[in-house]
Amino acid sequence: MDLPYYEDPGPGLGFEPARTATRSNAPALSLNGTWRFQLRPTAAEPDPGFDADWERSWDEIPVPGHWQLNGHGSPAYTNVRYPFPVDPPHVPDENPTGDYRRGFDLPADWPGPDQGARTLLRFDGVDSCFRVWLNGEPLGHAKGSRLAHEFEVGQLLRPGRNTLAVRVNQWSSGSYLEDQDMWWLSGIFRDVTLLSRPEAALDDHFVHAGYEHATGTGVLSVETSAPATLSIPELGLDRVDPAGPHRIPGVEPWSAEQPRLYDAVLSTPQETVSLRIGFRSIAIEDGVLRVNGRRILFRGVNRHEWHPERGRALDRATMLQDVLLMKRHNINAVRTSHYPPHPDFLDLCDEYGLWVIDECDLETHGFTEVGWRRNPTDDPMWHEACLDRIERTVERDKNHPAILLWSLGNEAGHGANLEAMAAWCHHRDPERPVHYEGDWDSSYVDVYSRMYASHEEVLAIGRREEAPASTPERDAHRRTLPFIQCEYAHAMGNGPGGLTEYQELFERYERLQGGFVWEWIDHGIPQRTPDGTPYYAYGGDFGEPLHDGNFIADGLLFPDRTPSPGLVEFRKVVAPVRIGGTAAGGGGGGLRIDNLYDFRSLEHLAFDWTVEEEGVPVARGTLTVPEVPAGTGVELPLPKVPAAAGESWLTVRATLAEDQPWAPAGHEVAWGQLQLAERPRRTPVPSGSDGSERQDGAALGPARFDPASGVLVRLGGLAVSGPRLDVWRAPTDNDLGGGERSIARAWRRAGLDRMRHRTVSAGPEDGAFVVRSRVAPAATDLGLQAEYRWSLEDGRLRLDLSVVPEGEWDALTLPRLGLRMALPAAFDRATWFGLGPGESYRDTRQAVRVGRFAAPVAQLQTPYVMPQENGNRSEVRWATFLDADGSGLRVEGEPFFDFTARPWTSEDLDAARHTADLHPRDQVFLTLDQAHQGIGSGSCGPGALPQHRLTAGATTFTLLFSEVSAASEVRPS
Ligand code: IPT
Repeated sequence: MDLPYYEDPGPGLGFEPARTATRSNAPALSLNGTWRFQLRPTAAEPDPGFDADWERSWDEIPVPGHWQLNGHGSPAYTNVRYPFPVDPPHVPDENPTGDYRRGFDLPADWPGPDQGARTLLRFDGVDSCFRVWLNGEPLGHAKGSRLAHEFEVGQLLRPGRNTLAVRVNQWSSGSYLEDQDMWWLSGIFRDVTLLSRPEAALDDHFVHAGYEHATGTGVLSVETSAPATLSIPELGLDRVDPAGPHRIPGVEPWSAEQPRLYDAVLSTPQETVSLRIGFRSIAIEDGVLRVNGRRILFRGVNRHEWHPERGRALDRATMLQDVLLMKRHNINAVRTSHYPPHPDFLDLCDEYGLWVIDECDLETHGFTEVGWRRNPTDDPMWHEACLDRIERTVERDKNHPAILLWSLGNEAGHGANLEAMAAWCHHRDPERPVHYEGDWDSSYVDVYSRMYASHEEVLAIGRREEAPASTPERDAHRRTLPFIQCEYAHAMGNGPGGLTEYQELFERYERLQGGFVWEWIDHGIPQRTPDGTPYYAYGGDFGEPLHDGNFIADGLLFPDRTPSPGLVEFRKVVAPVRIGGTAAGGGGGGLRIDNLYDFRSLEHLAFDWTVEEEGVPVARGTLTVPEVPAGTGVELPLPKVPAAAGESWLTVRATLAEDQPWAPAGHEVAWGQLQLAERPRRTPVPSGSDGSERQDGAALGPARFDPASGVLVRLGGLAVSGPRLDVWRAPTDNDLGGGERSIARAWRRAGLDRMRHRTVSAGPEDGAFVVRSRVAPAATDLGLQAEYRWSLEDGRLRLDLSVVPEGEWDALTLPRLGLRMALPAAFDRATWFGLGPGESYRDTRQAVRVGRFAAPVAQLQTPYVMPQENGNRSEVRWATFLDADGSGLRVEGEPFFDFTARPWTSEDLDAARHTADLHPRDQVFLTLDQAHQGIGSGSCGPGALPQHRLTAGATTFTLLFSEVSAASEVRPS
C-alpha cells in the first residue's frame, strides 16, 4: 500500500523511543508562545516551503492551543460516530491542515555535538498527525495526539536563528484510534520544548518503591538507562547504586490520603534528575485490590482535560484547580479518560494524593456503527500503532506513585491488539494491574470493570453471583477479580440520582471497590447571542452536520468549574467520615462517628456542633473525639443541649484541624444531622365563620376566587394566580435518556406537558370554598380529578387538595405532583425552613441539611448547560416569597412540601435549548409539590430506582397560605 504518511496506520517515523517524563537540570528551551499559522483545506496542498513569507503574512496563533478555538475553523462534537466515512485507514480529501512556523534563537551556550551533546525536540501533544522540519529539513512525523514524541535534531540546529515548521493534519489514520467522546479539536495543544541531552545523559529510569506494610519497610530499586548514583538525603542514602535493592526501615508510605513523597536525586557526571518517590505496594489478593495491605475504595471521577476557552490545552493553574476541587469534594481517584493527561497533572496527583487509572490514548468506538467490522484493535495492520500507544503511555508515566493501574483504552471493542497491549504491560510493569472495560470476560486484564451497571447488577457482582463469562475457564478467572465501575452515575444535567445506593453497595461488599463518576466537567464552549447574552455551546452549535448535541455537557462541574449540585451531592455521599446516631428523647441516644478512610485516623479533624431551633442557632460547642482508626467507629454521648421549644436539630461537622496542602484549616470534610425535637403539633382553630360571613360566592376571608374557574386570584392585598394542580416538569437530561424509550417521551406521548383543566364546580360548601375540576391531556380519557377545599384556619387560608387518577395510568410515571401558582415579579426573595441550601430531589438528597435559608429567586436557578428542571427545595416546612419591603406570601406545609421559584415557567424551561433562551417574565412562578419523580442517571445508565418513581395514585396534599405584610412578623415565633 502506498499511503501518504497521514494515512499510514503506523505510528510515524523519525522519533525517539518512548521514555519517562523527567525533571532534569539539562538545558531546556520552551518553544511555547506565539507561532505563525495558516490553515489549508486539504492535506494535498503543497508545503508552503521554507522561504514562505510566513513571518509577515501568516496569522499569529498561540502554542499550545487548538486552531478551532483561535479563529480558524470551528469545533465539532460527536460522541461515538466518526465525522468521516469509516474507511480505515483512509481519511477524506477534506482534511483541514495547519501549517505552523516559528523562529527561535539558540542560546549561545547551548551544548553542541562537539561537546558530545544531543538535542531533542519534544512535542507533548499534537492532534492528530504532524510532520516536522527544522531549518527546512524534515525530522519525521508522528501520530498519537495525547502522547509525547521527541525528534533528534542532529546537525540541523544552527547557532543563532533557527526556523521550525510543523504541518498538522486534522484527520489521519490516528483519528480512527482517537474516537473519544469529546470535541474534535486540532493543533499543537501541549508544550513544545528543545532539550539538550548531555553525553552522560540519564534518558530513562524506572523507580520501583515498594512498601512492606507488615514491617514498615520500603524496598527501593531504580533502573537507569546509564550508570548513575542515587541520593535521598531524608533517608540517609547518599550516592548509592540505584539498583539496590535498598531495604529502608521505617518509611512513611504513599497513599492518596497521605501522599508522602521523598525527594531524591539521580546523578550522572553530567545530569541530575530529581525524583519524588512514594513507597507503596499494589496487590490483588483474595479477589481484593489492596494498597499497602489495605483494601481501598475508589471515590473517583473520569477526567477529560477541558478548559472552556482553551479546550484541551490546559495550563498548570487549571490542573491544580481540578486537583484541589477534587480533594475538597472528597474525591480520591481519577481515571484519565480516555488518554494520558498533561504530565503536570500526574505530578499534582502524586503531590496532593489521588489514585490514578492512567488510560492509553485509544478509542475506536465508531466501529460499533458498522458492527465492529475492521476494528483496528483486532486487525494486524494496526498492531504497531496500538503497541506504540501503550508503550508511550507506560514509559512516560511509569514513575508516578499515584498511578495504580494501566488502562488499555476505552470502548475499543476487543481483539488481538488489545491482548498484546495487556501482555506488554504485564511484562514491562508487573507491579501494576491492567484495566480495560471492553474485555467483558476480563480474560487479559486484572480487574473486572463495567460501565453504567445497574444497582441490581452491581449487587449481584458484589455477592459473586453475576452472570457467567463466556467460558467456564474465563468465568473462573473473572470470579477471582475485584470489581470497579470505570464509569457510573452519568452526571449530565440535573443529577446523577442513585449515588447513595451505589455507595451502600460499595461499602457492603468487599469485592466492590468503588467507581468513577462520568464525568468531571461539562465541555461547554462560551458563545454569545447576537444581543450579547453569554451561553455555553454544545454539539450542533457550530453547524456540524453530524453531532451529539449536549451529550458533551455531562460533568460534575459546569464549564467554568463551578461545582454543580451533583458534585456537592457526591462530596457528601463519599465523605470519609459518617456522622449519625439517635437522639432518643429524655436521655439515651448518642452520636456515632464512623471513619471511612482507608488508612487515616481522624486526628487531622476537629469536630464541632450546633443546635438550631426552627433553623436558628441556639447553642454550639466542640466535641472531643478519641482516636478512631480507619475502618472503625465510635459512639459518643450527645452534647448537653438546652431543651427545645420548636423543631430542633443537632448538626455535627468534621473540619480540618490544620491547614492541609489542598485546603485551609476549617474546611468542612463531613457533617451529619440528628433531630432533637419534632415540630410542635399545631392545634388548629378553625375560623370558618368569619370567612363565610364575607362569602359573596367567590370569597373566603382574605381570599378571592375567580367565580368561573374557582382559581385563587387575590389573598388580602396580594394578587396571585393559581394555585392549580400541575404535573409537568421540563424534562431533565436523565428523563430524556433512551430517546424513544425515555420517560420524557412517555410523558409527552401521554400529554402530561399539555394538561387541560375543566372546572366541574366552584362554590361555598360548609364554610369552605370548594372547587372540583378534572385535569387531563388531550386525546385520551386519562385524567386526574382534583378537589381543592379552601378553608380558614388561624387566620391562614388552608388548602386541602385531593387527587384521584381516572383511567389506566399503568406504569406511566408522573413528572411531579403539586401545584403551580404565580406572584408579581417583585416577590422575588425566598426564605425557607427545610432542606437546603442547594437543590435536591428524592434521590439526590444527601448534601442538603435541615435549616433556614434565604436566596433571591434568581439564585434559586441552576444553570444547566441545556435548560431543564432544576432548583427544587425539598422537605420545606414553610417558605415566604417577599418583596423588598418584606410583604408577600407565606406557605406552610403539613408537614412538608417541595418548591421551586422561577422567573419563567416550566414550559419556558422546556422550550429553551441554551441558558440564553430564558428571559424573565413579569411574574415569579412557584411550584409547590407533594412529590417528584426521582432523577436517576438514565441519560446513560439506569433510571430512577423503583422506590424513587412517582406513579399516579389517589393522594391528598395540604398547604396553608397567608399574606405577609411589611409590618407583620415575618418569622414564626
Ligand atoms: C461511555 C464512554 O466510555 C464515555 O466516553 C462517554 O461517552 C459515556 O459513555 C457517555 O457520556 S460508552 C457508552 C456506550 C456507555
